[in-house]
Amino acid sequence: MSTKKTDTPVPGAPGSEPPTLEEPTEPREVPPPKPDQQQPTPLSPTGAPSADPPTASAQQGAYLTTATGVRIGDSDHSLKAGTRGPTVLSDHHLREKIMHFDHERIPERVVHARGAGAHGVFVANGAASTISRAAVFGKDEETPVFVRFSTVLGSRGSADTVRDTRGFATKFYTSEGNWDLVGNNMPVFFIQDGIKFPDVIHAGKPHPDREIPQAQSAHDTFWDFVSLHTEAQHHAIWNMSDRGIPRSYRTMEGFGVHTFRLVDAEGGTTLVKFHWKPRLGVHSLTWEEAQLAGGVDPDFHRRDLYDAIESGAFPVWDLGIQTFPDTPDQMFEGIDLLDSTKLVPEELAPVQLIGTLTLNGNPTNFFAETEQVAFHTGHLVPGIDGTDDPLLMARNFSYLDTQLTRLAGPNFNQIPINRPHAPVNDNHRDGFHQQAVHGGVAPYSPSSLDGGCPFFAGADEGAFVDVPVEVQGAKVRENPATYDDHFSQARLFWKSMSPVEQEHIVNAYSFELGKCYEQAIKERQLLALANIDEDLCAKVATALGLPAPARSVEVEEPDPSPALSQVGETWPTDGRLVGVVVDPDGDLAAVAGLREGLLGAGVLPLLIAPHGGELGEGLVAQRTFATVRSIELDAVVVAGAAPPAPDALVSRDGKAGDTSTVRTDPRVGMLVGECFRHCKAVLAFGDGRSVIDELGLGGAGVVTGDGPGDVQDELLTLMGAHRSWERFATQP
Ligand code: HDE
Repeated sequence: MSTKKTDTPVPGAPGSEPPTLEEPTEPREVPPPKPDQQQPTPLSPTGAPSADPPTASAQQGAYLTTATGVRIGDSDHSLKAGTRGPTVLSDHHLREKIMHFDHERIPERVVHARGAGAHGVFVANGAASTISRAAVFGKDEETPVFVRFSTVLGSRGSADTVRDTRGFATKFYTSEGNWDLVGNNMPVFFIQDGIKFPDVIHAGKPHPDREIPQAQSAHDTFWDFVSLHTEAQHHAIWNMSDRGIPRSYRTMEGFGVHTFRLVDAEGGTTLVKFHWKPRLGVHSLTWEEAQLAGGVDPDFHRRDLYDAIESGAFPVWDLGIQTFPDTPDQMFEGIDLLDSTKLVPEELAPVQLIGTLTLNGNPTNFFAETEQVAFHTGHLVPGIDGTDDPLLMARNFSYLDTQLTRLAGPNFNQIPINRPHAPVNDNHRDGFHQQAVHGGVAPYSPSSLDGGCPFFAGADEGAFVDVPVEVQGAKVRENPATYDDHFSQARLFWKSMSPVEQEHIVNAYSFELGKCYEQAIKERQLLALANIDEDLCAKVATALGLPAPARSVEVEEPDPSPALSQVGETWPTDGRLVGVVVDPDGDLAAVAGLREGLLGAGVLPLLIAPHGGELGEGLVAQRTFATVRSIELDAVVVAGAAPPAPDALVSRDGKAGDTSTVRTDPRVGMLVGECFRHCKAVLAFGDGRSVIDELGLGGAGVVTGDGPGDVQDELLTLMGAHRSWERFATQP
């Protein structure tokens, strides 16, 4: 008899306790949180440590109550004059319940509305402490953080895997106050001056008349703007590259984009750019996967993040800095450090690691934490300062301003997820949703009442000291001449890509421009592509059925930056997902052995069978042929050749297709075929080999063996390289 495995580490359990079949009726306290969940550190609205235990439940007691704590006996029937009504106005519970429900939604973020967050910790290695006095960079200093990843263009309910830039915003709750590093997964931005932000976002958002397309740039208004405003071309080519469709938030780099200024204890300054380097490497979806995921699992990235944390595969990034002398011109090797459409190649300024971020806790409540978190580029701490990058300056205005509408008033820093872990004595008073009960009578300065408190700190007492940066020149609406170069770094990026990455870029431009309606916009964007690269332009022009124009702007030939390519190395496989196709009547002992081996290697095997539930040998199916889709797997192992299941009928599951000519369930063939097409590792052992033979698969990354021991090591090696791109040829 089979024994059900209770230790199946498959993440996704909705609660900390499995439910009973019957509706529970015995009153009891709220269940404990799930072990993977964390919540904001209990602090008072002004940062005082709280004696409250960090319970996961704001809700208290075993009984349903009103918002004012009065126990309720019935929440299913409104109070009526007789069973047939009418409902009476004195039903306060009805009115309160509906009133609160009516106001559950707040305005979504105007950009970056779709996101997912996690708690974590940042541990500094001390390397930055020589150039910054910030406590967060002190050796072995541990700082709690909350990170929110996001897409830019889509609404709150849009799909995760659209082609877009990703936000990577980190709130460090440092001992000196909150520091927010509000970055993206691409090191450059569309515009050089923040005054253009409404323009680029209006162009990228759905057309105002029909409100389509949602969450994507493949439409006329976006390419209209980008082709006219050519400073956007560098960011646009990043979007068209594989960076625009990340495999996971865990496999994205992060960038502060702007140049920042670090300040040491003596007031000495260094210009820096921040980089987050994912330990798992930088990996992407294929375009077909991204599109499939949009329908099959629109929550693909948030699910991946939560599941990884729940299963103990904590995502880790190293924080690094590129450093530049703080010269009056704020240039480095001819690159203007205040121009956010430019990056500094790592080959010119290596990234020095200064600490490590580990995400180890899922939020307890999405709204309270991920939705209400309020980042701000102006949230800086002593030792970390901004620069005069005109994009950053506009952001410093915008983030404070936007929270007023989104979070309905000026007290958003008192919301639990935003509370600093440092004492707050700010003389701000009142306002909507004031949480603090301020004492005293003198919230002004200077004062002698209240003992003159609060006092001004000097640098020795940890005050934020503004760097006395020289400013000069006439007040003008003009850019410096260095901002005129719009193509050399787009070309640098293109030249730094491997052949397969270049093919993906060609395909992305061809798709996006192919979705535009207006010929003039396509032609205008081809003019820009001609200035990036002749070959790129020619291939896209062929796809569009248009002539390729000639270059109109000469650019200096850049040295490629190999660090910009994301292929060619091997990386850890922690938390990667392997689909194991099982025949319940096949060799289950071998499947159990493989499963144990993969779990031991930190990889998550998902057993895929003709039906759900127990399979025998203590194995439980996590997916069925009907529920699985290749996009959620990093590799597939065919461990058996199950005959067509009872639901392998087109009338039950359109994916089944024709079952008359195959011995194995045709959905297995589709699953394996997709994995093969997407260059994932495809392995088979035992009877499973017949599936590979039937499909006629072979070549790079296709491995077969007698038993699991013959494929497991190869599986890990292949997944470490992410994909077997060499399986298919690229165009010469
Ligand atoms: Fe943002 N951006 N942004 N942005 N941004 C917002 O602030 C804005 C820019 C970024 O997870 C908004 O709280 C302007 C660059 C992230 O909550 C808003 C400009 C970079 C997030 C805003 C920029 C970013 C935002 C919307 C041009 C990368 C999500 C809601 C000057 C370095 C943060 C909010 C989160 C969010 C304005 C340009 C990153 C409207 C005006 C460059 C990751 O204030």
